[in-house]
Amino acid sequence: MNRINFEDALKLYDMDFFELGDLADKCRKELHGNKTYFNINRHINPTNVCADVCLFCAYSATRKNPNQYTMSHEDILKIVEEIDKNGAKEVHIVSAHNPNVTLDWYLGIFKKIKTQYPHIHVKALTAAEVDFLSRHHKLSYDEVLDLMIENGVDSMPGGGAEIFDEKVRDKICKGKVTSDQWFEIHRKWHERGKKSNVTMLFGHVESRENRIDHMMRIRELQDKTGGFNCFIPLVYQTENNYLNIEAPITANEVLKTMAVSRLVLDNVPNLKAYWVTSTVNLALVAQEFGANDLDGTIEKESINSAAGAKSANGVNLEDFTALIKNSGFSPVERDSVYNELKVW
Ligand code: V47
Repeated sequence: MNRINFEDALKLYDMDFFELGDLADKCRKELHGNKTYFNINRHINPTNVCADVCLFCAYSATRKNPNQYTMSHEDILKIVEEIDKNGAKEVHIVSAHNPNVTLDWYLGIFKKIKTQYPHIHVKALTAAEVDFLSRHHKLSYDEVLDLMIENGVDSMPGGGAEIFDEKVRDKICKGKVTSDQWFEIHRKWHERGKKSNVTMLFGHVESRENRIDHMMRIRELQDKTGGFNCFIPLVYQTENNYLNIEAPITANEVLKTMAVSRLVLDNVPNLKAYWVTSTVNLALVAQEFGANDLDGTIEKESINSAAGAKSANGVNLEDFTALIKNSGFSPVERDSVYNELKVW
């Protein structure tokens, strides 16, 4: 298929809903057949004290949420000990931008996990956190990225991308990592032979044009580095934050956006329907609109659940795999960089 340009990508939204779904499904089947990937993972969010001011965020403790916390390394290691027993293969560690703790507090988390559990994949620090650590501790991006690798970070999650259009960014998260900086950090990470993901927060003040522009910018870097494993459209959650969006995006628009992204991002292998923000039910339907990955069991999650997502306690592995099977797909457990581990 020819590469889709901006105008044609926008027109995809006006296609018949099911015809668009079929196009994306054909593309998904060519890449992954009937397989739906997931992993057994645990999200850990070690601190919610934040120096930044994203209006969409309900997790940060500095504004609407009065309950500040910063976990000790011992508490984090207790969690990892527990999940290791339960078969988890990845910890996904994302925090707020805490100016009151040292760089060693951040890096020590990874170092201690990697030393005691070398078989567990550490996916940690969004580009927004890398930018914060670089500014706060007066280090270059290269220095922060090298320290991450030295201390045991294996891959980077895709958070902090939000919407790359600068005007929208100014409205929703002025003052944090810019789009250019976000891409610079991921480019440098890929140049070190490492993989990362990329997200898009949608369903708030952005337009369809902004979403396509977001995808085009990702496609451009991916052509150069090939370092993105997965694209993750995150459905904006409306509660407890300062954006004041009254009407959540419709399921129809979510599925269309999934399908459009599958077709536009022809060089990104995986499309994740992140059940945390879409609901499990819609994530299952998204399997027919281009999505081939449902993230993981998660066990506990604090960022999206603070804004209303029903994800605080993860999903049960048996229920999860049964749902994937009952919706007509083959649940395949993967590791963090998409090697297949087990067909369930
Ligand atoms: O960057 C914050 C988003 C992200 C809200 O890489 C919100 O595999 C919805 O990036 N409504 C963090 N979303 C989560 C994230 C992620 C999740 C799962 C997998 C991966 C991966 C990455 O959560 C933030 C921000 O974009 N977020 N507030 C909200 N109200």
